Amino acid sequence: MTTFVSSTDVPVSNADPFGPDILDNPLPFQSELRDVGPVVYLDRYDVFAMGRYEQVHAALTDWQGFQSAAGVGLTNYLYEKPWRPPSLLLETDPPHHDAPRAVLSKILGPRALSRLLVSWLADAEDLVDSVLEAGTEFDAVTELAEAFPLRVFPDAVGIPDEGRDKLLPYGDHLFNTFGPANSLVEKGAPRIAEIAGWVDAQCARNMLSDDGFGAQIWAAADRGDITYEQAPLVVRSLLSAGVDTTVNGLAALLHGLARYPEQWARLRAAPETLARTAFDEAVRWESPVQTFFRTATRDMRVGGATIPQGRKILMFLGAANRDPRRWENPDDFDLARNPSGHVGYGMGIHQCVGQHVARLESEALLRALAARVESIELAGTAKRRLNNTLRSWESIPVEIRPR
Ligand code: OVM
Repeated sequence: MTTFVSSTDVPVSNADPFGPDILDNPLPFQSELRDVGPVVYLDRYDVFAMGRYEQVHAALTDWQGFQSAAGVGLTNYLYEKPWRPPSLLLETDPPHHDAPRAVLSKILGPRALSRLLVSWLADAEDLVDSVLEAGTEFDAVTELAEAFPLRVFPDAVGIPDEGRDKLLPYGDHLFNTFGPANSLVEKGAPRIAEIAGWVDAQCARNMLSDDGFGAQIWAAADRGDITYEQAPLVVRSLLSAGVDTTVNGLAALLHGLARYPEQWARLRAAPETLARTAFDEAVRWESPVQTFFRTATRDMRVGGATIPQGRKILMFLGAANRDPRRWENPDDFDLARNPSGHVGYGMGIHQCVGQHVARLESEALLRALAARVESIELAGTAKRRLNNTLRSWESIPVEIRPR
């Protein structure tokens, strides 16, 4: 990273954080980004960036100063047209954000979800049993990290079976569109009209089962908690944010456990208590959502630098989650640490509303695995899938020894 101090007192970098090299291994760049200063200017994209925990955390909790309503991708909705109608959760701020957020928080809250644990545990046991029956070597991404969320989450939302294979490609493209219009976005472009059309169609009331999250969102419109116009877009948020994120969180977790056998042993010894922390440590360690942008609502002073009004700032959640100023041995995947305070789910009013769903999925899968699997080890080279926003795995070959 070549840097110099410009007239605005902000170090400049011409690195491309969305280029294949940094996407493939973002850690060296993120380390430099943190060390260069609390705010860095990325001249390729004409945006600012933050990589240190302190400033990322502070900016995320200051929605008045760092808005989401101009979009959380590179596209600035103040000047450019969004590729799809903006999310009522992700791409809004108070007061518009409040009602959809309150409705979803309740539907996805820990109390509401408790009814799902028993059936999700049974699903996880069934899935793990059939994977193990088929053999002791398999791809942990397709067979577990993708298979389990796809088995339980679309049913919990209440969408029909037909077309569910579009959920992962939709998420992959959506998360690419938060970055620049590079080859990753081009790759998804040919199919996106068809795929997004299908996703939008699933959000209609008559497509949804009568007891799922989707139906509960429409019931909130009946009560007047949100409008009927808002309901389908809130359902769309579940289908947008609820699959790829969890899949990559689980993939990170399984990769961590396979790569560090002592952590698997630790989990095996106390699955009831560690299954929940394990997922959060994986989210801290890998940060499945690596980055989101915010937009300065006025000239913002950060660490001696000024970010002018209306400008985009790239928040490196992944860099903050490995900032040695905040974490001891940040690069270690360590189930003994307390990962709380990580910004992998964001922080503040936009913090992941689905995190209890993701944790529950992880808890069910880990408990089923811990009860059936003695050891899990890497059995080949794990392959990354590059994405402008997600830290993603294409495949993680593993070999397990059953109990
Ligand atoms: C949404 C949405 C989409 C992608 C990610 C996300 C991580 C939310 O449509 O609301 O949060």
